[in-house]
Amino acid sequence: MADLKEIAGIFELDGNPVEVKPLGEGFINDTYVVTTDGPLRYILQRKNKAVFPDVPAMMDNIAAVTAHIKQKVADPMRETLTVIPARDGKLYHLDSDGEYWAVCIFIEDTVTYDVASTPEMARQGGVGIGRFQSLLADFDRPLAEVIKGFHNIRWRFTQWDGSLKADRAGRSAEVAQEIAFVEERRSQMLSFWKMVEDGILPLRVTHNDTKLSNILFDSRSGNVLCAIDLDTVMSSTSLNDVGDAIRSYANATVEDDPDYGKVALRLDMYEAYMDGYLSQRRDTLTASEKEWLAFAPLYITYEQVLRFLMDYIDGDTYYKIRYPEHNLVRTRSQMALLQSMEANYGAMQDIVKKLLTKFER
Ligand code: GN1
Ligand code: MG
Repeated sequence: MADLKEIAGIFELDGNPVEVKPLGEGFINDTYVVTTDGPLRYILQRKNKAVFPDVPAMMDNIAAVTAHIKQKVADPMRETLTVIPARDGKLYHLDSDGEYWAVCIFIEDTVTYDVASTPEMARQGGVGIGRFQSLLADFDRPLAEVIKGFHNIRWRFTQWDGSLKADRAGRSAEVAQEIAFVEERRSQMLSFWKMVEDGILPLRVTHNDTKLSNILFDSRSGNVLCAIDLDTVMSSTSLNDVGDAIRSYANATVEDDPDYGKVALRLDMYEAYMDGYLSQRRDTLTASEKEWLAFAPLYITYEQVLRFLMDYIDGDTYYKIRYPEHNLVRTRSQMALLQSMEANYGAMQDIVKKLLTKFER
């Protein structure tokens, strides 16, 4: 393992690294906090090169998007991430083992959550992503597609069909019921994505990983400060950002709760999140986006079921797991959530309609 302090020192830090400690439990990258003898702390990340085939392009995306946001906000050091380049000017460091590293400033007096405890927190989250999308509405540079077909279910089915055929870990017979659950909904999900392919749902700059734990809250005011984990910023449908957020904010429990009876869509959280989101986006959503807004959480939760199950079938090669059945538990927990969303879909549509009327001017 590379010396973490040495790696941190390759970047343009204000001071010398004193201590490097692991942070959080990201599923993809390895994340550390760097303390220095200077005024700031930093986040050091080893980017997962199996997941992100072009880290330099990804860092270009992040730098461009954060620079754009910085021009528009009151507090540019707190309201978005600040990427710190390496001393050679690159936005990353490639070490002698072929690993990619990147650094940004640690934003102090902030907190993240895994489960939303109050509707106000959900409303704040909706404001946060609505604001992120609004700030980037006039961003007109092309963004690299950092992960091919990330929320494109047609591409996910290509991968899925390949995984089932290969059955690398010999597990597919054991998960026949879960596979059937995915197959039953295949054509419905493809027809949603077709609207993106046909331009009925427009492409916008989107975050693509809007789960609650990727939103930074100000610990003094309790308000949302900014969206972090910008690795997957790309061009996609903005509906997916809402869908992925609802998947975590409006779930009564964590996404991998093995007690499936506890999993449920909370309509109060749903309504609060949508209220916050629409307060920021009411003027910029097209009629088709409004029409399909309520469906987005079903689409993204379905995609998550497929991705967790596919990783289980592949032998756990993508997501980090904490125990051998983890991906299967994640799959079943998200299946329960999708079923709860399906049961509440009418109510979700009614809430969107009600809020759109509220925000009509
Ligand atoms: C991953 O990187 P992280 O842990 O925030 C994943 C998301 C999934 C999420 C499930 C690049 O997010 O797409 O929704 O896990 N990110 C990537 O918790 O695959
Ligand atoms: Mg994350």
